[in-house]
Amino acid sequence: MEIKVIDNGLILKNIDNFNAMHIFECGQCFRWARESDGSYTGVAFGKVINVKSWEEKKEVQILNTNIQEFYDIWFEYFDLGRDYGEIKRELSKDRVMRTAIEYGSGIRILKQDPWETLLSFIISANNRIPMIARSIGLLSQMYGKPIEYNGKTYYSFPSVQELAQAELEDIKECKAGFRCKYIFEAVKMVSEGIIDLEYIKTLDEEEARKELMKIPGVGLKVADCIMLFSMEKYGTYPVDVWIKRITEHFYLHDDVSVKDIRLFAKEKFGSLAGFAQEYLFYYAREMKIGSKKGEKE
Ligand code: 8HG
Repeated sequence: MEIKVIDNGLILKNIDNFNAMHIFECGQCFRWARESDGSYTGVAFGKVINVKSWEEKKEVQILNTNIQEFYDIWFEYFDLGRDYGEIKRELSKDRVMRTAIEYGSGIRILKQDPWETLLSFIISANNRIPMIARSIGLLSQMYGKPIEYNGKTYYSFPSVQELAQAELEDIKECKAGFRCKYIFEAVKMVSEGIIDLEYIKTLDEEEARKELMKIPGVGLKVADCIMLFSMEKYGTYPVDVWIKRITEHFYLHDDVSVKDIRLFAKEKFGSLAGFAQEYLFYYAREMKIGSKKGEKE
């Protein structure tokens, strides 16, 4: 990778397997908006950046940042130290995966903030992606800090302290319905130190899952998403309706239990299950595979 400093940003050259659309629209994150020029503007770690990629040219442009911040935040956030070519080669030995990977060739699993990911995926339970994004946006607007960029105001995701001041009635204004009481409880557990996310991150997959599931609103699926998207537990295979349908459709040819799907994924993909899951999730949603009413959630 080479880095060229430009006015108000950077251009990364010789970057393999990076496609902004695949990364931001594969379902792992909710705070990135597509601009008319195909770039994406979003908020993470209290910063606003704009990202544009040219997958064939192997270039990525990041605006509103500098070298220091790139190495402090974005290098890790975009998981740039990992060889996705190797992961893709390994998974592509499977015919179905080969197709899914061709479709989402530039997916990378972001290393997101565990606190933001916890609340985001509590909100995601039985919810549709636009509604999830709306609730997270409202929470941020109500409790986060404003950040100006390009004539627009963005809001950082609220810290534990910022949210700890909110009453349940206030949280309900983020329009997350029955999940608001789970958000309220989760904030309480984390702010009182009953749950320590940084500690949970150091545990192995099984232990971490057990701890996370002590939080109201965190079931198996939500715990797996938190571990995969913010705790580097890449052996997890979060099973939501899309993953259930696509795994059944391509591999199991039957309506099987979530438990059996999880066992299948462990056996088939091992420590790469999380990556496999994300290529499949993107592919299934975009191709509407297994969708009952032709819906895209
Ligand atoms: O990346 C995701 N993987 C899985 N397995 N499920 C996800 C992801 N992202 C995401 O929003 N979901 C869930 O799918 C949340 C919600 O239940 C549904 C939205 O399509």
